[in-house]
Amino acid sequence: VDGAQWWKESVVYQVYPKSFNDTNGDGIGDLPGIIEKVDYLADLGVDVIWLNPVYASPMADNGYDIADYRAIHPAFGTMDDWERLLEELHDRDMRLIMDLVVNHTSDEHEWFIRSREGDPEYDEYYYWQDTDERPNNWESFFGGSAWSYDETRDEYYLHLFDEKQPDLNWRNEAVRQDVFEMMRWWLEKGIDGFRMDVINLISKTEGLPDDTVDGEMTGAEHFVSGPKFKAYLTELVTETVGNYDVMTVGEMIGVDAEEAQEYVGEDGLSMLIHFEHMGVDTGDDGKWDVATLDLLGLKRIITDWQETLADSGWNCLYLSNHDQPRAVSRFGHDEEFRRESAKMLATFLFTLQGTPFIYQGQEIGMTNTSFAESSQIRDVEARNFVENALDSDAYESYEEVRPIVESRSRDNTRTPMQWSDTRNAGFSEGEPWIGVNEDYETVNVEAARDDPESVWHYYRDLIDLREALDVFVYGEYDLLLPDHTEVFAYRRTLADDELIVVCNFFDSELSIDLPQLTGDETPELLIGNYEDTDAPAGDIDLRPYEARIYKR
Ligand code: ISL
Ligand code: CA
Repeated sequence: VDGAQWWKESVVYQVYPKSFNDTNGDGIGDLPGIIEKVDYLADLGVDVIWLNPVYASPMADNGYDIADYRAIHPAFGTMDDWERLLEELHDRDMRLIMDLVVNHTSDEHEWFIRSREGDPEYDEYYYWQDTDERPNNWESFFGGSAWSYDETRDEYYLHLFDEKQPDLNWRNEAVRQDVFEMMRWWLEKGIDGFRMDVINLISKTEGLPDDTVDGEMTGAEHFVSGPKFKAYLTELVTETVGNYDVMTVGEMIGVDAEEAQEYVGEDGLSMLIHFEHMGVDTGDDGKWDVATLDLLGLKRIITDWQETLADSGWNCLYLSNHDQPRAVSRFGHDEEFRRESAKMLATFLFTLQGTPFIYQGQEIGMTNTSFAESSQIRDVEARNFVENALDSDAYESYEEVRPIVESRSRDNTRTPMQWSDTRNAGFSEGEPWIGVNEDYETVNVEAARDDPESVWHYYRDLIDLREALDVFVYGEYDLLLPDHTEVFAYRRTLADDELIVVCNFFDSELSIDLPQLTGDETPELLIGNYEDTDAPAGDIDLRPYEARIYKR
């Protein structure tokens, strides 16, 4: 196929190390724990592992606050463990991509320590302002002002995330060179790529002016895809990843498909993580404003990305990650139809054009968790939200905020991986750093592997199909039934091969009329998420969350 690339044909599996597998009983997942599960990942059939940050860090934001880019956090293990993980993966023809967090460092990084102490060499490594009050009105993604006052330097510094995550000053050539050198250091170790954290926030408008635009996060116009972002990205690619055969995934906030074309494709990144479809179940006030799923909105967004990147560029496909709720709880039904809806979502994920990303536990249909007490919340973003909500007049007690936290907190996907029905779901012999989801006795890897009808086996089957048939990877996408409010249907075509995919996103029974499924040749049913799926006829009846893939 024209434009073929290994990373287009790959399936990515995201490992959140802190919650994957703990081997020394300290309650924190570790690198030896991942090594122990490499065969598990190989059995599942995934090709690439994306590892969330494992670097030295005070863990104010679970490792997205890096204190040393070239060291492994002791709780995760040693550099030797990391080398061994890479080797074990490569031995099985699997690859490893690392998280690259260079919009900011930890305030405990040497660069920041020196910068705050006034070391001239590091003076301009961050955004410092010598003012009496916060220099502008920009807000932090985690709530509150994006500026904090530092007593040592007696100045304000910018942090778009937590106050322990000061933003690096990319205008400073020395910062860029240091970052590129660090990237080359990892590339030379033989990694297979990077996932680049909030990469389109690295350029800020000169002079750091106040934001005057209404109806968006305050400051966004001055730091989301800022004036020099494209130039920095091009420089980064030329100086580092452009010289290696690697996969590059840029996480980009506020980017639509049209803008994405500027950043992906030849001379750019392989693909990018966008957020547009993460807004199909929220109201105007953003992530904590919980709304019901707007399927027509989802169709519009997905179709736009599929069509816009069809000829140049490539899609990253995901329904969940460590910042989002569990997919089955969010877009499916995590009680009566947990199994069916988890499989339906898998069908959807694997039949769009792009590289599918599975977040750990998704392959067994893990669900959102409960937070009966606010003390069970671990995530800094959710904690700030609860604190601000209770300070405002809108909510009187935690009990009132609780449903929102349970539906949206990032902790939902950070609960321990459920391996078995034994203590702590087989994750740890000690006390896990975050509570185990109550459903682990039924939802766990061991049970799923023993049951041929499980979500796990369905993922396996989809991975096999995608590997066997090029049309899954490279086929062109066409939306069918565009106005249907409950069923998402489309066609994929490559040369003489054609796939027809139908997914019922709701718990209703309904019938659809798809001319593509009638005609002279009867299409073959490749896979469906109900055991007793009938051969197709002109009208097809769909049960709750039913999904089918036909091939012609
Ligand atoms: O999680 C979010 C939505 O609730 C976002 O605001 C999130 O912070 C954003 O998607 C950026 O995410 C990345 O950078 C953050 C880190 O906390 C996230 O875990 C990471 O994926 C700062 O490094
Ligand atoms: Ca451990």
